[in-house]
Amino acid sequence: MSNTLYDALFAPHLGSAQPYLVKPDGGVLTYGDFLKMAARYAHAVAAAGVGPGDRIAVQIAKSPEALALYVASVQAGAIFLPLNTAYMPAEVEYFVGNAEPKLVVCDPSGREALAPITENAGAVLETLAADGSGTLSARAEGQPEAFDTVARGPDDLAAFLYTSGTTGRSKGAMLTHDNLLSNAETLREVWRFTADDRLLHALPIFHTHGLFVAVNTVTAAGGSMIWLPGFKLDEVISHMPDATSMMGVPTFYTRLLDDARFTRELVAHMRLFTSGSAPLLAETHVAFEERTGHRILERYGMTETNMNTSNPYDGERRAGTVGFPLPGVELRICNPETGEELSQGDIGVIEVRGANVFKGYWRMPEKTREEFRDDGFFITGDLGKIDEDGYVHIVGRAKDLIISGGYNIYPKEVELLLDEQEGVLETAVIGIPHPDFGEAVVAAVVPQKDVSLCEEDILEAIRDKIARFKQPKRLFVVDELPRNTMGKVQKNLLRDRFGGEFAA
Ligand code: MCA
Ligand code: AMP
Repeated sequence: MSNTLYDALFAPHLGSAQPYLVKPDGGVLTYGDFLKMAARYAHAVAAAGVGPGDRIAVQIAKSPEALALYVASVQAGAIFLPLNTAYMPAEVEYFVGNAEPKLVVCDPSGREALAPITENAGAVLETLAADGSGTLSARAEGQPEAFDTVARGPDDLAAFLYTSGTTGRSKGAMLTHDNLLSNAETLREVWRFTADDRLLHALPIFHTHGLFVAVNTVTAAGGSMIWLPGFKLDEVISHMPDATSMMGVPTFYTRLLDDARFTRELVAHMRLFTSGSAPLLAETHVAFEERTGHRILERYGMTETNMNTSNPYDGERRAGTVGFPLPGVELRICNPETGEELSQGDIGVIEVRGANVFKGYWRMPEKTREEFRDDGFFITGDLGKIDEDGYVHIVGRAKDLIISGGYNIYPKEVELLLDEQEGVLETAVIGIPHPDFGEAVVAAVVPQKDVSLCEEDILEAIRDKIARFKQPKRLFVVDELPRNTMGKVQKNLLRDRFGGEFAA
């Protein structure tokens, strides 16, 4: 039976002895063996009651088995919902309540905390650890190595990825088989991935970047990946000689540049370095070229849209820009209020349309309508312009969003939590420059009358409530928040005041 994504990306490699995943210890998993493992997991998820269109929510460490579960989900016709491993149980509770998955898979260490949540939601809970052990792998063990792929068409959903919202509530972006496949094929072509490629994969696989941009693109080309559990500098440097390419967030590149072992010789053989998820400073781009002779290829995307633009493979990779719209992607710059298209060179909101763009937010028709124009363009919330040579520049964000080390943090979510803390009157959460993470989360907090607040106490009080990466790295107690005449908090003034906190 036909299944758009599985048939195009994975089925061609069934039985292949070509390497797919290279483990940190050098062990190689071939395409053929990997796909047998995925088939066993497909049987396991089907046995857990997952059918076409059902959701599988996973909060698990990166491992070959975790990737096999993604492929199993595609093959079983399910909708894959990966969750950041840093999320706390209270955050997972929202996703489970909202997405109503049939199956939730977590690390064995998280089982106790998640059991009441999944029970409440009527979901089956299984475990999968970083070493591949767990109740789900036990279910997969001994299952047949082939699975009757469930039929799914181009418009059927393959994944939900939650993205935070300006109101503080996350929205499930519904991605179809065709959204993912079309983007993978485009990227393979424009970035020239082939079966000879070996990608150094150090990104997490619960986001579009690590899962779809990296995995789907390499798989579409029949290439292999050095499958690292995360970004650890020593490991990345030691595996670099075996790689042909790497995809990273800017923090990867600034960390590499800070290390004397990262030399021109080490990467002389490399074919491609790409960067995205957050702005790559022009100075990082320049320093990287000076050190290595390579120009990082910067591209721009979003969970909702997959990749929209890319600097050229052959032409000039222009620092501080995200390149040109990808083939099949229409991009325009509009007046944020009226939606009217602006002239070349003007700054406005970036809007995109194409096969890459998602189907809307799960069970949020209103929100979906608000973020699309009538003619089908999606309003990204990023502010940009197109220069005279056609390069797209991102100059800011219309949305109140912080991007720290490639992770998105919506200030509203953090503010709502801080506001609940004892003695807190009101708060404002902002992003300020940070040498490692690009931007860091900090908060200005106004105490209630006659209350004296202590930074450490508040940070301690929220420690287990939201993911650590969303928590303020500093908290400043202030008498009042600066407001304009309309009463709106002037975050720019707070950024002016506290912005130098992490200056080198
Ligand atoms: C970890 N910490 C962070 C971050 N990561 N704080 C702020 N921002 C972060 N990104 C905190 C931890 O909570 C911990 O704090 C301390 O730093 C050390 O944690 P550790 O896990 O050791 O950090 P790390 O391994 O050094 O991680 C940093 C990292 C990682 C490698 C940059 O964040 C990362 O892999 N980022 C990539 C994100 C990504 O793939 N984004 C793509 C999504 P404490 O010690 O206080 O507990 S965007 C996307 O997909 C779109 C479509 C696109 O365009 O690509
Ligand atoms: P996410 O919601 O996690 O998919 O993050 C998407 C956001 O990341 C975009 O809307 C941009 O604000 C930002 N982003 C992604 N790539 C780039 C880039 N190359 N330069 C600047 N911002 C980027």
